[in-house]
Amino acid sequence: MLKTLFSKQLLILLAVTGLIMVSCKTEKKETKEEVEVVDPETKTKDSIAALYKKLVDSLQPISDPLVTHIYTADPSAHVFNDTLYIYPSHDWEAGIPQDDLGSHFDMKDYHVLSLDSVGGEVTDHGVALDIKDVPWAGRQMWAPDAAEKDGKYYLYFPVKDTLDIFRIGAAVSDHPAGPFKAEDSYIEGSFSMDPAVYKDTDGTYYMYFGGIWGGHLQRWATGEYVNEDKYPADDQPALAPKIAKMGDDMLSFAEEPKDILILDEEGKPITTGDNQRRFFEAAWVHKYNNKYYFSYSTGDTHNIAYAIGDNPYGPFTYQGIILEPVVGWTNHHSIAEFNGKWYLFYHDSTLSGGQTHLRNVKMTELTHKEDGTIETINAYKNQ
Ligand code: FUB
Repeated sequence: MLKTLFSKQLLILLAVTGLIMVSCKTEKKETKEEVEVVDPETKTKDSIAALYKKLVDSLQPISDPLVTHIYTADPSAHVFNDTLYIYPSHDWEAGIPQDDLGSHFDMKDYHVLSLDSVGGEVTDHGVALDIKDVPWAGRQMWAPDAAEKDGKYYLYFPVKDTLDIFRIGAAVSDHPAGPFKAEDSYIEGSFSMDPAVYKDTDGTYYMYFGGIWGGHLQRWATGEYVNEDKYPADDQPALAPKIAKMGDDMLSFAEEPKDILILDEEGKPITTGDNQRRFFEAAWVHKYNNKYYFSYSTGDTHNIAYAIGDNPYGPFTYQGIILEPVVGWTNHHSIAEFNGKWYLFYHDSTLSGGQTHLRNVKMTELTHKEDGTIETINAYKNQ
């Protein structure tokens, strides 16, 4: 529904753009002085931005931002020692123009948030890891995750190395909120971005990762990094997210990363051309009633979708949408159980009036229906 709304909004915006351009042209004819003081292009952009902000402000979100003193995104939630910890990206205004590779997401540190109860006070524990303390890092600290093993806490984070290639790093702490100490190099064999570490009920840990476009997964088709974007043809299976079992030290992979297969209702792999359902980024896994739920963002179609399987490696069969598109281009989530209820953690850009690179994390209850499917969530009441 929101997609429809945004299509309508886009039409309105285009219509408004047209009107403004006509009115700018009219102004040009008036006096020479006016042509000099009013830059039509700036005026057009300003008017569109104001209209967009008005449309964003008119939405009625189902949840408020968890914190408003900083911009946060990509929330990965875990319960450690009865406390809910959220590991988000830390958005800020780096002043970098927007492009399809996500250069405008130029984050440089992580903060950890925590809550003792839903609706209770949210604590920001300050800087948990700074890019300047990661010896191998170049730029862009993207969506992180965390795990606990034997009383140690591990922060996993994607960042471009000094060759400008996304890798996944690990950093260790004695406390869930850090500060974390980064390893000297990235996890050997890691590539691309958006790590999510799932601890299975038998105590085995797996990392899911990968993301196309700015996440570079399309540059690893040969198993080596190739500085060229190559996607399978539209009728071929889409690029697959990856899984690797974690080593006992939690700082290495215990195996070569493997492909995760997402199948349609006929058991056929979802194809590249099926961008309403194919994997884009933001992998997450949770287990419910002994089934594995693999959820992810469809990226350029802006949904959080999910698929169900019988083991951590899949294959997973596509089921539907968990979260419809939100304000801002990206959609990225996590799912966790806290005090007997399930929650969806997500972000949108309402706090910044719709700026894609300035997001805020939120949470809302998530419902598994009796048949095991998940109730679709719309993040806005009036849509
Ligand atoms: O926050 C930067 C990137 O945007 C994340 O890694 C993606 O999942 C998208 O949310």
